[in-house]
Amino acid sequence: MSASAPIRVVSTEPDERIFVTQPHMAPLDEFIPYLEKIWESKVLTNRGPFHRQLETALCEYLGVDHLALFTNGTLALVTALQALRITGEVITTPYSFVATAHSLLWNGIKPVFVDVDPHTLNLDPKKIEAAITPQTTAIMPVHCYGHPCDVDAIRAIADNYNLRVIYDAAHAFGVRGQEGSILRHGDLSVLSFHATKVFNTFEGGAIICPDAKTKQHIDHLKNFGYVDEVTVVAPGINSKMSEINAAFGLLQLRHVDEALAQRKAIDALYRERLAHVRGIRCLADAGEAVANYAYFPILVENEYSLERDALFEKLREHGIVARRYFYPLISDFPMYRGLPSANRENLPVATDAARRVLCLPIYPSLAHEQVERIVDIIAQAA
Ligand code: T4K
Repeated sequence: MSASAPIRVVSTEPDERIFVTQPHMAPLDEFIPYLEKIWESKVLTNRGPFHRQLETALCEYLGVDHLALFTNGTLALVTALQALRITGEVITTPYSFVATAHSLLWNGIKPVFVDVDPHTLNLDPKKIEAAITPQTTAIMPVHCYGHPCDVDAIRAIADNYNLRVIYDAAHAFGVRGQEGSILRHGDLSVLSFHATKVFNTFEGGAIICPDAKTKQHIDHLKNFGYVDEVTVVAPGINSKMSEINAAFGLLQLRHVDEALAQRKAIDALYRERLAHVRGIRCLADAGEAVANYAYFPILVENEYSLERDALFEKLREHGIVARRYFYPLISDFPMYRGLPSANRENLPVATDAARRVLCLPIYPSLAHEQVERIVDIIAQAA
């Protein structure tokens, strides 16, 4: 193809369906000046100026002291475990996205699944102690749907047994508890900035670090273990965020409050309208002072006329693509189901929730009329 040949863009038919989410994107024209800067400087990656600026801006926005950017949340989880030299067994939840447990397997660690709390669907602190063995070194809870875990109870157990705590906070961007950012809890917290998250950089993630020394160590680990040209301190990986993603993140941050406000209004509308539908339970918040409305999970109870999967299909027939996050449970996937802790009898609450849950569409540009339409379909099927 000659240099002047027109670019052929793959044709994409407009898709009228409503998906569980749609990325929030700042206006394209606002992104051009950032791209021009990158084109001028030719700094594409390796802790460039946008990378450094985004780290600072996110610390300020989130109310944390130190943060290391990553290519994605999964590599951030893998690296967080390495940074703390976690080995042996780690207690975690089966009710999450597979990346949570996969990060353990990537480090040769055995996941030990513990059941979740019926109200929050987060790891149930009351069930953690019984799962601790001499091999246990850490706990990896998830702030599922952005609803905070019982961080005080988890800290008390961890202190008692000398365990580390790494929060998978992939869903918890911007969430605050009564004492400030939920991301300040645990030894480390990991965020995801994937396209489907409340704050996205296309792909991306971060580790929230308690001090500058830990951040420096993590910065080495995400850059092959390099300290300088001739010094490599660890078998690190390459999981650095590129300048283009970091620049986009800076722009996204300027619009994130507006996006969160739109999510909040949609969440309120769903709750108001679904309150009248028998057999549909909206998952309550977990007492957060500031929520992020990342997901809108409902639980299809026995009183509802259809089972969850029938409702899921009915919505699809109407072009509403809800998702069953988190079904199947992680513990039901082939690489985990042989573990003793994966036995469904050990996980009754998670097993029941995975059978009932449906995450309804929620994203800033979802029109209130669309929410009404979704609720009408659910109410008419009841
Ligand atoms: N820990 C937890 C607790 C997580 O939930 C996740 C990721 C991670 C760790 C790992 O973080 P990352 O390594 O991903 O940073 C999605 C996401 O891929 C995944 O990031 C997310 N959790 C998980 C809960 O959901 P899928 O397979 O459901 O995504 P997909 O492609 O079906 O997208 C859902 C809908 O979003 C689509 O139907 C349409 C819309 N969409 C999606 C993409 C990617 C768009 O409109 N544009 C897009 O570019 O996993």
